[in-house]
Amino acid sequence: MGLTIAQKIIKAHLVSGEMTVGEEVALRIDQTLTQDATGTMAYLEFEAMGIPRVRTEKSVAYIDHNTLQCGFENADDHQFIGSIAKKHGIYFSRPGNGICHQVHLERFGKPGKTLIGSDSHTPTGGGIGMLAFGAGGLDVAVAMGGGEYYITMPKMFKVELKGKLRPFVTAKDVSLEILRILSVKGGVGAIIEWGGEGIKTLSVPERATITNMGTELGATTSIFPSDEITKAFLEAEGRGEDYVELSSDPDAVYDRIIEINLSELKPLIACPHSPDNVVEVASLKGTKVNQVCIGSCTNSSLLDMLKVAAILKGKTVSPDVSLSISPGSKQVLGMLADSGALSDIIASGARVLECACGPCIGMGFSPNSGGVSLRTFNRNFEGRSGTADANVYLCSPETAVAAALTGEITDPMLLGEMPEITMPNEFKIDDSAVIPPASEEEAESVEILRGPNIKKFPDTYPVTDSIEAPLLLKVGDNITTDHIMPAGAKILPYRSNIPFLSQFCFGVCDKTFPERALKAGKSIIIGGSNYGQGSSREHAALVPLYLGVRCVIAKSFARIHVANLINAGILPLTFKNAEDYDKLNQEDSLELCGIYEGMDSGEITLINKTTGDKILLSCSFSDRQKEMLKCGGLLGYTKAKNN
Ligand code: MIC
Ligand code: SF4
Repeated sequence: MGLTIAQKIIKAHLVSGEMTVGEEVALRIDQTLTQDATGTMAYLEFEAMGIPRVRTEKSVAYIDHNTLQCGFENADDHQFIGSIAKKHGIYFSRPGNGICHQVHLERFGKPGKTLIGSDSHTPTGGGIGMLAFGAGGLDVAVAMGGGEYYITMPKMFKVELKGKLRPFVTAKDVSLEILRILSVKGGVGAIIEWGGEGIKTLSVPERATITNMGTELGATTSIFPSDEITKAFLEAEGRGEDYVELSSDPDAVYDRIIEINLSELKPLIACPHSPDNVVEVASLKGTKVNQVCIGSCTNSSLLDMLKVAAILKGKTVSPDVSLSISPGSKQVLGMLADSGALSDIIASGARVLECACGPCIGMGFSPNSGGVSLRTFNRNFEGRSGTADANVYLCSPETAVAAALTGEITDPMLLGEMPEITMPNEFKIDDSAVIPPASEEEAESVEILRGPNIKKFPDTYPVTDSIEAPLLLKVGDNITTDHIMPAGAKILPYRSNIPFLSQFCFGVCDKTFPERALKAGKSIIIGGSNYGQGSSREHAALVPLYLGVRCVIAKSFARIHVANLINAGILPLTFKNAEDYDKLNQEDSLELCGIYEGMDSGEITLINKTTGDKILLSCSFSDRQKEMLKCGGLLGYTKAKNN
């Protein structure tokens, strides 16, 4: 039987396990990336492992999230990461060099290689044929030390593209269309491969927009073949030697095939507050807009920016709209400047921000109260923009510019003729903002710079055979990590200070939770389906751990979050019958007994001591995961293994 592209890369990197759907497989990891908001913790964890030098082919530490320095905290963390990188063999991409995924695609990604990153949008690398996964910081730390990365062997989905996009319809609309079809849960447990004759009309940055947003489907990752288009991109980056051809076998078998005809697509937009709440742009015609933000790892490539500049050229932004533009990298910004396109952007009245995540993670540029903000980003979860009652919509750069010019949601197809864009054959290559690590000899004398904001890793607790604890929080479906552990300019600087962060845990759902949890000492959380969707932040597990959460019971979990819970030593269980969710109420007193036996049999009984109900719960842990839970998480497990 033939293999898909992903199966071929998995096979070439398989350390242990059977490539059977649902089985745990261990993969050798060639490259890692971190960003600063998750990186500080990941490097503290790497240090705790006591490995002097990374054992990957390439590891890169990016600074792109916490770039608003309103106090010493972020600058201290940048210094800490810079010094750790220098000492342990990691390349350091300085603040201002760009968003990790954009820069990694430009300068480091290689087709056929495996990459894990402490950021959920690491699958952007699938745009050049990498098998790239978002992961928790601890998993990245282990991979940097040469350890394997474990995934549950996914199903294979294929999206067959036909036809060609019309002017003003873009790769972002393809991402929104697949979200409309599959929803934010539709990709769970699957790798999505893109194929069909239509992919030949998509450049690498367009493919990367699509693999980037595969994360919003809950997919394990997404990937495109590596072909002559990939080759041209790598050559333009002066990295032609990194090219290898990659395609699926003609008789490869897919669990599901979805067809999209590019020629029939229309401009789409995701309405508040979920990326799959997708409608046609034309259906919202006339909705007043207060703010437009262009950028993020989804839509900040040179191609996106040149299109934006060309549409803005000679025009002025509506007086009712504030427009921000954040180019994805120093390379993109430099080329915009050299080509004169930056002048067109500036002349239009846009506010040019630095090459970083910025507004996407609430690092400034929060909308006005109740404001409508159109963003070319990938997430519009409630409160994420920094304004609790803002209404955030997700769209393409073309749709965003149309709104910025007219002051209302406008179908970009009505803008007239799309100006012709010519992409350069060679990109501007300047890696001076990437600091290489010290040599092995020099590394010993490198001093680690640790600011006062860096606090210790929370205490962990081995999972015991029984747990008795109150149900302190009951939440609904699709709870995101932004609900569990919000981000934003005010909170993000404390990612290395778990006690401080804990005050904001579940702030969007119930502000009283942290205080109640600390008081109770031990607690259980009940969630609906797709609990923990969204980001890779392990803080959404470490902070509940600090607050005493010992078990989360949900209808289903998102992939990275459930791994983070296990890594933190928190027991994740699912309802055998989803209706039993209704038999539990906040403040009920709960008991789980015979956990060890249940972890083997796959069934654990929950006793609701308040109502007397007995509820059957399910689990399917690998032997490694069971051991990890009994050791209080991955750090304890790694230490136990090394002794
Ligand atoms: C996000 O887009 O939510 C983030 C911020 O990039 C996160 C990582 C984090 O929380 O630091 C992600 O996507 O993993
Ligand atoms: Fe940064 Fe936003 Fe991309 Fe996350 S989704 S990496 S915050 S640009």
